[in-house]
Amino acid sequence: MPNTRIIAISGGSGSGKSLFTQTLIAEILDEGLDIRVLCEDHYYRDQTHLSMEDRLQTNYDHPKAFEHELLIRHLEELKQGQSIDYPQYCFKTHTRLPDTQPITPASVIIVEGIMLLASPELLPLFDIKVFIDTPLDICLLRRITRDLQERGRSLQSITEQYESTVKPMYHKFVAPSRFTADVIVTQGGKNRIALDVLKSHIQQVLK
Ligand code: UZR
Ligand code: MG
Repeated sequence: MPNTRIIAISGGSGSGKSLFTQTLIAEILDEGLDIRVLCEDHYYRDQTHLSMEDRLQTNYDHPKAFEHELLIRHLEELKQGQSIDYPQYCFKTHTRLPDTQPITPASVIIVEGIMLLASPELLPLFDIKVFIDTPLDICLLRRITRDLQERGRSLQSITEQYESTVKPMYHKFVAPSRFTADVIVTQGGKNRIALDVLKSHIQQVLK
């Protein structure tokens, strides 16, 4: 679609990216406006060919864990007015599911994920880059609750992953990527002012 705007929302795991994005999207859709969202999580590489033991060794907090080539292709196709087959990923088996979901183009597309601003090949695609800047201890608390409830993890596996990859990779990739952002948002998904600023920008583009 000509003049498609792509907005990237990034930040650490548990920073409130998904809540921020979902709140924004729900309010925009409520007004009858058309918008799409893609999660970088859906683009985790498929690992069907690996044993479960090997899948547990993967560093999921590294930019290379994502099939960014496919995400770039999909964003370019949406910009050209073509529909895409949005991949589905299972956090319990660490594999991509056989089914995809069709997504049609729209004038505004939001992409949300941890490594979006840490991946130089993606940056030129984004019209607005947002970084959700949440202290790491708050991220960890949210992540414990979510991974226990939604991602089928034990407290021990969450702790091990946090120490071995989540924390070091946050400092290596995610935190420095905030310097590429146009907008930095504190207080995660509950920052009403930041939501309103982005919402009014999107409304202007869509109306
Ligand atoms: P969000 N992740 C997994 O735990 N398993 C997978 O198969 C794929 C990803 C985790 C990943 C990262 N890290 O921190 C988090 N680890 O998902 C990113 N360890 O997802 O941004 O939604 O929190
Ligand atoms: Mg999320």
